[in-house]
Amino acid sequence: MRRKLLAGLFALLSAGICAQGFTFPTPVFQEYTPTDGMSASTKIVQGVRGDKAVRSYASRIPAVAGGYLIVATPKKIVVAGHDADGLFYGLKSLEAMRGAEGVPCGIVRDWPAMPERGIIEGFYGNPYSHAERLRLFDFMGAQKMNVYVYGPKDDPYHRTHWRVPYPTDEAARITELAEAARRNHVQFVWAIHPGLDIRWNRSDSLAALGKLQAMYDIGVRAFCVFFDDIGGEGTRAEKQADLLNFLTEEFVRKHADVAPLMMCPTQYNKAWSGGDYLRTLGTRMDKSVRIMWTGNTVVDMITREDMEWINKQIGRKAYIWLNYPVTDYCIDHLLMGPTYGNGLDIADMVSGFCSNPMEYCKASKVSLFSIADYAWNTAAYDSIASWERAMRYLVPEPLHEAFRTFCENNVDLGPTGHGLRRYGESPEWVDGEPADLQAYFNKIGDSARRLLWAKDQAPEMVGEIEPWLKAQAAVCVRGLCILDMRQALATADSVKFINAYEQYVQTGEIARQLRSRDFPGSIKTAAPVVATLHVEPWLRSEAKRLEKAYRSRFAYRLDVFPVQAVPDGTYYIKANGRYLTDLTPSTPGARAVFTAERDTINPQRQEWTVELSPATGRYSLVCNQARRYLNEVGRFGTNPYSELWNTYELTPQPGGGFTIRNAQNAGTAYWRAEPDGDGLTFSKEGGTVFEIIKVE
Ligand code: LOG
Repeated sequence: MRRKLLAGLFALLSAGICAQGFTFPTPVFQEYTPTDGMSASTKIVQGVRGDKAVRSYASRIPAVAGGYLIVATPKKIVVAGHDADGLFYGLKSLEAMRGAEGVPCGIVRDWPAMPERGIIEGFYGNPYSHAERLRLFDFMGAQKMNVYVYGPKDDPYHRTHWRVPYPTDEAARITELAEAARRNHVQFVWAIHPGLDIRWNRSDSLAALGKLQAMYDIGVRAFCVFFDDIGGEGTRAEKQADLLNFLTEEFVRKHADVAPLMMCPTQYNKAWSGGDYLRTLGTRMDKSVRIMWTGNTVVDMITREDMEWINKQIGRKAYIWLNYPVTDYCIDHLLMGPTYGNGLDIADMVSGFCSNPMEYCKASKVSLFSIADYAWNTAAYDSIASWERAMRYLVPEPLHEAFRTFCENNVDLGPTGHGLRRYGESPEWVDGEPADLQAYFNKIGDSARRLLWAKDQAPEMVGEIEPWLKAQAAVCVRGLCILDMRQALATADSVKFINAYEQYVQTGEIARQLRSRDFPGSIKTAAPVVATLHVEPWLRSEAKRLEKAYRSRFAYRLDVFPVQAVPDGTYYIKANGRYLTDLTPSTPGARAVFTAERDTINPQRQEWTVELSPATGRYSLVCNQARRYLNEVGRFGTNPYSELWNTYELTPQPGGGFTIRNAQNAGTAYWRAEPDGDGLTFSKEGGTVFEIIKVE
């Protein structure tokens, strides 16, 4: 009987979860043979292949970089690494296996499926703080990730001022980062992004070399060169290859301790490839240089077929830059759902696999945890099991359930120019019985409030997701209002209906004012949305449906309903065939300008959130790039937003389109767009007819 029980326990253990509630760091070890009993032994014998202490175990140590063996018996525990990384990972696994009663007896043989596994801080927006990076490296060590690529788009010394060395204080922080990464067996790769203005001459080759040397001098030992998101001269394949070859010859080969270079090409995904760019890189560039790749599109999951295609083009194994869970192009969303869609059969076809995360470092760890699982044991990866373990690891009991509810309701990213969608959001929501809906809304409300109240128990996580938790609490209140409106309609109670309707509207208003990252100097500000796949559209359509039903039966307080020429939503604003755009999102007070082309890299620069303000009955126009409102002189406002100043009349015109007019405190001038002017002008007389086109 006892044996049977133990066997059951070990079956559970090999699935990754133990009855005592501890969690293995990897879902499934490559090989795991449990034996009876627990080892409470404090005698830990450890070493790497060749060490005397572990000599008798040598034949059983997996002969793979990063591989290790654990033999746990009641008397002693042996941890033997193939190399120093392997020993480190073995000890990490042991730590994670240890419960209150010790370590389950058995033999673990484990090794990574992919040689390089990690994170690329490569997003637009607020870079991670120093403290966040230090914590990230500890997390990476525990999850057996071994590469961190430093490439935040908005670090000037990485991109716009790539020739300039870091000031002393920032250099000291990089030194500290490189050391902290090393302690966690993480390769700290510093990336340079010279493509915006590089000239293909000796002086700029030396400038790049000099910058790498300066980074070497402060402790960096691995480097990457980015050519993504550029145009013009910088995009030439043969010149890029020549620069990488020059740096390989003159820098990498002249230092014994520098890793082979990595590079991100300009054509870094299939949709953006053409001509002989990739083949030129493949043939001309030194074979030691690893080439990054995001897949068939900018934001894509990777399959074996995709790998076959790209590897053939570049004559080597591509290094995956996965643009997930990055949200710099859909900043109002958090991506907290399962990480699924990458092939389980591609481990032998990649030279590495890195994830570009959200600018929310802690929240990103839900997905990063799974990416670590995936890259370590690709064939056995189970996205749901890994996701469950990630959530429990990051926010344990007693807050786990509340956090899980939050994650479940923040999965999809909505329609974006990049096309990725994530399914399975809000699984407990069904448009069914009122009691079920009520239970759902109460659950998301209660869990959001529970986390908000317990901020001091999980300050990092709650600190980041707080605005989304508040938005989730607002969805709860609005949902309950909708249920009240339904009931009021059924009992013909117009007073109750109007009260519920007004509370619904006011709660929505308050939620719309929520902001994330609105600190001074913030590069991007988000207006959090949650449960946008099923629940939010349902709320809006129910509110409209109920309003219509109410109007057809009652005359009481019809004034509370808005008259709306443009439904709330995301729009392009066009005049003379050109798009109104936020081209300079980090310049305070910059003008909104008209540009001829659709911006496919930063589509949100041309996407405007147009919303009727119940307070003024006019519309606010907010550009999604940096959540900046447009002020009465056609600039992005630097003063606090005021509805009286900064909402506009949109008046439909007989032939289609709208005039836009400042109103009330901001005067009554019409907006004009001169055919050859790049910004807005104003006139009391009459305005341009703008096209206001829904973003699909
Ligand atoms: C950028 C990246 C950005 C990501 C998602 C690459 C190689 N470059 O479209 O910095 O975070 O997409 O918006 C990119 O992916 N450009």
